[in-house]
Amino acid sequence: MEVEGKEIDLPSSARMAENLDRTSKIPLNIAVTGGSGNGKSSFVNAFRGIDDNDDHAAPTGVRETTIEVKEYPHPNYPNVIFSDLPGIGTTKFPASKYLKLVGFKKFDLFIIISVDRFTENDAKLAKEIKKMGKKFYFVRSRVDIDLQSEQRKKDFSEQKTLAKMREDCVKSLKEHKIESQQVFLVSNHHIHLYDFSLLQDTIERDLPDHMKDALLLQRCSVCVTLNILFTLHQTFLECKIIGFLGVIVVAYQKNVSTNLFPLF
Ligand SMILES: Nc1nc2c(ncn2[C@@H]2O[C@H](COP(=O)(O)OP(=O)(O)O)[C@@H](O)[C@H]2O)c(=O)[nH]1
Ligand SMILES: [Mg+2]
Repeated sequence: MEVEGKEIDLPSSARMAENLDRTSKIPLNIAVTGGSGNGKSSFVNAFRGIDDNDDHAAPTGVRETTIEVKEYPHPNYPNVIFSDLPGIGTTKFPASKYLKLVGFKKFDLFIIISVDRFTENDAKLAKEIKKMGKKFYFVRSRVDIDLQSEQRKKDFSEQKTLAKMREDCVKSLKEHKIESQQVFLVSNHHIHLYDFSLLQDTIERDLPDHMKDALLLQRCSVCVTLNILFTLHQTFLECKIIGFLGVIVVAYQKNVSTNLFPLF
């Protein structure tokens, strides 16, 4: 840091704060795309940890509600921006012009959402994104609904049903010449279940280093705070134990019998 033209060495905590301030300005633009009604807006809300009924939520519903690209920053990390894209293949957004119409260049990575199987449009989109040298992730939403309907069958097994869903998705991608692709099974209404956290971890792992640094530093500041709290807690406990032992020793030495230590 420079003060009056001189470079001075900052204490490490101040350096970290400076780093945090700098890295928190690195934007990360995530596009959420796929067919109309597939759960794109619900996914944006789920990833941001926002309820569908919240004032800041992306509107969701059974009818197509997204007719333009709309940006939703993460409430804790405003540099992480989710763009809720209109459904691919609608009259206003035909597949052939989709990427151009939504301004694909500004996005760092893409989430392609389907229900059931992936379509030709999804595959076309993935191929175009690959050509741009950018990352994409196939997500199959509404897993909870399908599991619920399968539950009525005798010999129902959640594991087997999930495996079948995955197999069907991979098969549909192969039919459109997309080989050995990982598919994440999610429920936007139950993000602690299925592959939601695996998807979050995978995205984080795949991020370019400069963006990963931003996320790591943000996590790091949480770790530092937790460490301080843990140390304070430990010290507090140690003081209590030492105090407690002290009282025992004194009581023993004085051969005092109290209600608290009836044994002495
Ligand atoms: N049960 C369940 N419903 C979902 C899920 N994802 C979306 N939905 C519902 O499906 C409907 C369409 O979702 P929406 O996010 O608006 O789709 P979009 O048109 O792709 O943005 C809404 O009624 C959502 O509540 C999910 O994972 N599980
Ligand atoms: Mg929508």
